[in-house]
Amino acid sequence: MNNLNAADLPRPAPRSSNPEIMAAEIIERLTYRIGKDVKVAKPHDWLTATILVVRDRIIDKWMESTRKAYANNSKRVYYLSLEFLIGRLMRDAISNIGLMHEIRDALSSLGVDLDVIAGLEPDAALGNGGLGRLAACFMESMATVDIPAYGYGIRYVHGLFRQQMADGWQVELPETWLAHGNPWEFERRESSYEIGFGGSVETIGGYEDPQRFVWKPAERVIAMAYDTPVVGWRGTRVNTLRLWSAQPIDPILLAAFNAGDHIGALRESNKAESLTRVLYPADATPAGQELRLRQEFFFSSASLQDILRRHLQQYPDFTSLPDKVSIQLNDTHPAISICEMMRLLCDVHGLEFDDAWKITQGTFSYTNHTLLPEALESWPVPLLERLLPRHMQIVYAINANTLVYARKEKKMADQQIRSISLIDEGGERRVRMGNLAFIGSHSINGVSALHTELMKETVFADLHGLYPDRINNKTNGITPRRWLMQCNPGLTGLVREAIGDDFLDDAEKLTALDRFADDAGFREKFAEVKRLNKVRLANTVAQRMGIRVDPSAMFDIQIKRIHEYKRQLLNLVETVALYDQIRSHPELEWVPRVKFFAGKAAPSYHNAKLIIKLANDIARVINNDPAVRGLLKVVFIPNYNVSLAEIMVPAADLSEQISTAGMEASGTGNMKFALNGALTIGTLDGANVEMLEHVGADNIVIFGMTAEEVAKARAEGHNPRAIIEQSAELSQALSSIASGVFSPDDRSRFAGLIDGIYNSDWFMVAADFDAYADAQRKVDAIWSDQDSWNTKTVRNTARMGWFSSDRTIRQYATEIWRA
Ligand code: 7GP
Repeated sequence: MNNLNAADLPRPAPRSSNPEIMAAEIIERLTYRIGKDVKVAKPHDWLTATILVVRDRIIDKWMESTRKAYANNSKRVYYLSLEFLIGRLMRDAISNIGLMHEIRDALSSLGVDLDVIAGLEPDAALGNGGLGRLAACFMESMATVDIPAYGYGIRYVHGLFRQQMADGWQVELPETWLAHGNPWEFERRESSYEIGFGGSVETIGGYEDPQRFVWKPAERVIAMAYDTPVVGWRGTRVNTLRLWSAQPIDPILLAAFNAGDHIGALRESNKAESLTRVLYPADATPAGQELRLRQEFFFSSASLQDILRRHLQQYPDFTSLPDKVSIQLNDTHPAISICEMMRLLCDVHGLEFDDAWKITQGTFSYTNHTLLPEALESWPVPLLERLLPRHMQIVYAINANTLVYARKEKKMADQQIRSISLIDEGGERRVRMGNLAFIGSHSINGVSALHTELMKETVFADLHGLYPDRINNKTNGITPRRWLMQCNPGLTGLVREAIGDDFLDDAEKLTALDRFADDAGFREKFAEVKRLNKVRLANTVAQRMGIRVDPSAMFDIQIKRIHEYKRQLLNLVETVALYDQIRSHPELEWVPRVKFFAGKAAPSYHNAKLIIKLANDIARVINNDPAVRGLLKVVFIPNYNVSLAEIMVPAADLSEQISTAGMEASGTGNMKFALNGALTIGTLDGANVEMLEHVGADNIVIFGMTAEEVAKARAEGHNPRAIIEQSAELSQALSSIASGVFSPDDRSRFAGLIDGIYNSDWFMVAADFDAYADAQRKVDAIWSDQDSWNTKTVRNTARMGWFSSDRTIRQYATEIWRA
């Protein structure tokens, strides 16, 4: 390697932060990179030119970061995730390199408005929800706290579907984030790997005592890398997000083409490319299909080949792998990596099984994101055997070692053996990916204190008994750059005025704001910032939906994936009850509220889609009823995504975090709202429990059953019918929904949904209803004393700094990665 460093060479254009020079650079990119004249440039061209200028400013740091990691023999962290919900990147990058004012000025000298072109950047939706967004926050935090890290994932051509409403029903449309190209990424043709599927395994060195196994795949595709730089706060470090795209080995079968079979000639090529075409839209439910397993193996194999190649470039062999490499599995989607690592080490690099196993376990760690039993991935044995025959052999070998150890050393009984086995034998035999991830890793972490304890008691109880040192907690966090500084510049400015800039580098310094909660003048300014954010949301809703909402009403917001356990239905039933109450008691002083909902449902999730329709049906009736005009409105905003969240989060007065206790692993939306000065109404679930500890019981409204109570009610059986009969409000709300008050065009539309509450109430909607309604009236009472409300909201912002993903990442780094 030579020592030439581009940064040391003379450059044609100085990387100045002078707006005039940057304006010239933008024009230079427009002219020479995009080939457009200033006179005919479209807003998209300006966007691309600006991104290219920003990207160039990041590249020197990027190379420096890579060189530094190499020179210092630093440990590298690899975050393997099938989802990275990164959203828009330009504002993030500009703000992190500290050039917001300069670029704004440069553009405006060219007659271009930064906000307008920023709004054109596609929202990269390469994820479904919490798990994918967490990966994006982690990428930014790893760069910020200076950890050499790579994110590995898939470059889906179509990210999460676009949600449209047709008569209140969700309709899914394809999303095309790459339509205008992607100026952030670098195509790396040289970083390509072959990925195999199917075929057979040959043994070399005798059938009885084989020395080596060789997998002969029947199909092959190429994985090609696309790199996106991820810049940390103040440009400290730039890491790489490497996304794999599938390419055919032969772009066209010319022989077939020449023989007239034009479609057949492209069949292979289409098949290869379809591998990375779409993101499965399932959230907290397994996608289940063969194509999904192919995606999982494809990106796992490409990533591991890349990791091992990079290691061998720097070190003589793999004994140092656990000291120099940490691979974090983001849920079980990349769990097949464990078998692929074993295959590469043993079959390709010639290591002994036991040595390879030590290295593998020392290198991998696994994060679990859900306890929902239906969400735990498993694959039918025959499918794995057909698609990945060598990996299936390795599964059996790992399983044999583990079960023998459990039986002989730990004296485990049949029932425990059944539960720790990699093979689920209840019914069709399936490989349990959670058990594989657990057994192949030295660390298994949950994402909130409660969730981690429940992991030990439920899904992984027996594996925890076998390996009691492995489970640990890493409570989730959010990046304060995107979720405070960028999405809420008004609040950021106000906080800087009050306590200075320290919190920008260390979110926990926000505690200095606490004393301002008692300062009436400050509270007023804080409330004024909130009001302006609400006006912005009101304008968005007016523009997009033609609905007018009053920014002086309480903005009550529930935004997240639609799922029964998240209980949008509880919120809707309470909305109907409130509607009834307001109409029955018009003489009372009701707090004006706007209830906002947004979120996508998995296309195959029937009840979730019905809940969206219910929200829209209820909205139509309530919003057209003069009896509640000015007091209650319901708005379901279509196509929830990161960019919409960036508008809604700063505008919330009340944050709805009302999942059935024990079911939301952590939640991260809860953190975003509280940081931006919303009050939370929530259950003792996920990270809400720790938020309560941090903000204090006076500053959060907690209600409902505990996880323990839910488990007990489910085990012993509870009687929802009796509960419903005892609550007049609840009975009335349920029967009006069930009887078609909100669906006159199809009176039985919601009968089944409501029957579920009467008959089993698995999600404790009836069981928690009264507590929830009481909590809502408590919220009204606090709101009616605006001084008290604002004191609490300031305290929320002041006390939420601990939930920065910088803190989370530091904990991963010291306790798991030792990086
Ligand atoms: C989510 C959890 O539902 C949420 O509570 C948590 O905050 C988030 O992960 C980040 O840890 N899980 C998923 O998004 C998901 O798809 C299935 O889980 C694997």
